[in-house]
Amino acid sequence: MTPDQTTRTSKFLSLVLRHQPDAAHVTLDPSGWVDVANLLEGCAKGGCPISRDDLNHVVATNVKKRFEFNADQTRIRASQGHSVEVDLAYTPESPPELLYHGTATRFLNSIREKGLLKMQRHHVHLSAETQVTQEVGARHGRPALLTILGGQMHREGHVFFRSTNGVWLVEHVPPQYIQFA
Ligand code: HQG
Repeated sequence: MTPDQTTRTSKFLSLVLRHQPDAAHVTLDPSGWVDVANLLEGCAKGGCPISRDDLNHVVATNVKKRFEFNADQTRIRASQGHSVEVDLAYTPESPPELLYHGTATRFLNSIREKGLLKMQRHHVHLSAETQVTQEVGARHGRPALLTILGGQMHREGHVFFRSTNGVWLVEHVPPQYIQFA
């Protein structure tokens, strides 16, 4: 696959497995899984044919590890980032003391007032590293990096989950836990 084909396939899979399963004529089970054979058949019908080898390639090489197979590789799901209703069945975990969130400067006033909201997704997405967060923010405008007091939030009762691909997930980050420096 060329890098362009890989990106195109990854974007289509994100659309189907996170937002719009209809686009490939499939439905997700309650935990977000779909049968691989059905998915490939549906992708072809939906105008984006994907071979099993190409699917394996995309899952294995995706930089953010967006997709995962089950143990026997007969089913696939997105590890996070859904807008459709799914229960990924992650168990609560204790986060690192500091977490990071990349956003755009134009959102800062609203974030100071309301904290971080989950918007269209099921959770606010946080990272344990600063590297990716810069890019994440740049998708929305001039990037701004926020530091989140994850440890303190956790001690004060906020529940955190970590997705299979290492994204930290939480319902809401109230403004008092955000460092804007
Ligand atoms: C902002 C990528 C105004 C928030 C990344 C963000 C991530 C507010 C935007 C994943 C706000 C939502 C998620 C408030 C939050 N007022 N704006 N009170 N609270 N926002 O795309 O975190 O490529 O839904 O800062 O790696 O940017 O999808 O969330 O700028 O993990 O795999 O509202 O997406 O992964 O944007 O990105 P998004 P995000 P994937």
